[in-house]
Amino acid sequence: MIKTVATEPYLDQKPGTSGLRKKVRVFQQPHYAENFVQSVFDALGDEKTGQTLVIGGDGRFLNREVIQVAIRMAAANGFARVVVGQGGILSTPAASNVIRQRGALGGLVLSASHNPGGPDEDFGIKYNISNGGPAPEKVTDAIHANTKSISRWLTVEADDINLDTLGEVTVGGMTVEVIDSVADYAALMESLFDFAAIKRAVEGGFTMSFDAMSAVTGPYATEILEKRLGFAPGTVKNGTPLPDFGGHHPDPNLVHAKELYDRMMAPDAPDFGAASDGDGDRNLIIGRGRFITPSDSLAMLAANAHLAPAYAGGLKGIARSMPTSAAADRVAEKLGIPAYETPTGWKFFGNLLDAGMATICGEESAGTGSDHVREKDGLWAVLLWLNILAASGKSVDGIARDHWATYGRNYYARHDYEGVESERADALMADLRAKLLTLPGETFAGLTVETADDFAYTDPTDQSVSRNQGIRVLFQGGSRVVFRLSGTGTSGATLRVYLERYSADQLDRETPEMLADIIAAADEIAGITQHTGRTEPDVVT
Ligand code: G16
Repeated sequence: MIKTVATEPYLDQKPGTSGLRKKVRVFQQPHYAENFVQSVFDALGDEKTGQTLVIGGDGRFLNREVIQVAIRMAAANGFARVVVGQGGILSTPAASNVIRQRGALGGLVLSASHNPGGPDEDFGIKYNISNGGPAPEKVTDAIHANTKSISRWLTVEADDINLDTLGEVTVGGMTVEVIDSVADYAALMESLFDFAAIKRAVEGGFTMSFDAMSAVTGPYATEILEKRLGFAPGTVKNGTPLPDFGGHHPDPNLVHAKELYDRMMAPDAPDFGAASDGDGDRNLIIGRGRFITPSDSLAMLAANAHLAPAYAGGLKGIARSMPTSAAADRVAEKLGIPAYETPTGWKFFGNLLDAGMATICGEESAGTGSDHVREKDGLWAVLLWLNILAASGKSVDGIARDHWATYGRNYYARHDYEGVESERADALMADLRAKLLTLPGETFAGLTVETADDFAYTDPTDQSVSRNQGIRVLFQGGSRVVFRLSGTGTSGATLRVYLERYSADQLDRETPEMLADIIAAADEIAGITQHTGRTEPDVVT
């Protein structure tokens, strides 16, 4: 029996975001998660009748409860089948894969990504479409519009299902299938990479350390790295997903994965170190004594991808988000393939991948992926690195040095100012926009501005235009600073300042030293201290 529950529109979802990300306490309000799930289902119209929906999450606090609610709502809304990961677990890239393999209409991925979890932290729900990727703007706009006018949500009277037992059960006439969270994904990885070569390297003494950050990649990494590739037990650290990620911030950067970083800089470090985030789509790559920036990782993976079976035939194109360094563009140029510059957010890559225009994509925020799914994929990046290291016999440092010697080096850093009052952050951006036209020709900290603009993107596949995607200031000589506000925070505003300097011949300098002038110029141009009251960024990555 379908039950109609009256509700009121009270979600304050940021327009243009591909999901809803809020504090757990906000999600725990009556009808809150239900309002969003119903808004998604309503946006799908009649299309959903008789279709399959995939549901899974990163195991954070509230994951299981919201999955049970969503299963009952899916039954009431006409879906024929729900496929759910065992224990409610599916990493974001694994969910993308299941959606594609099962021919599902879409999927609900329950995660707040790299944000902390627990009763006082964050929760989130995002909707992915049938290609396995984040919903595009026309779908998220429809969802957002529904959240503003919703008056009822639909459910069926049914008990919670047992999420831990594999197999099929029926809920309100709909079939629910609980699947192994890891199996399909592990098989996909095995089809892309030369597992035998990596295994031989491991047998030959190659070692690694993987920090799963008590988040979703633990079971995936244990199965693939330890069981299938033969790395020693204990290679995967923090391998059990915990509802609060063990109190840690599951963001694989140098601040939150400091323990791994310190280990990799020690004289007895393993050959390779890596980490992934809350929902498994981001990655951190560190060789013994050598951290690889995500922008460099994208370029190095693209330059060496032909060493892995899946990419031996070459790449169709390389796409990067605008704030990501231009290192990947140089690789595309040398390979004679197109380079695309998109706004921040993985959804913009989906169209390029679907159209067969790009094969590898990446963002400076530690997301890298390819056309094997429609999400960024943390373990995929780790395995491509392992394949390249095994096939070339080089170290991470060796790959990096060879790469810079060929292409030059893009020194790069991102400065985040977190929890800034929204009005102050908005004022900073408004002031910047107001003076864009006057910047060219002006000199700041010894650097002369060549061009300045507010990045707009025309999607080459459907000509849709996305405006106001971040302020770009390019200096003479090729250095650059980009200013944008985060779209994923849950309290206050986060100002991100992206700093980049290219050098063809200075390949072994320290990044802070190389970026010092650009950092000073960025503050002069945007008045960061004056607007935010901060003299230092909270996080430097
Ligand atoms: C941040 C990153 C983006 C990334 C987004 C979503 O967005 O800067 O590059 O696409 O998170 O990442 P995830 O899927 O891991 O949540 P923002 O708007 O906070 O800069």
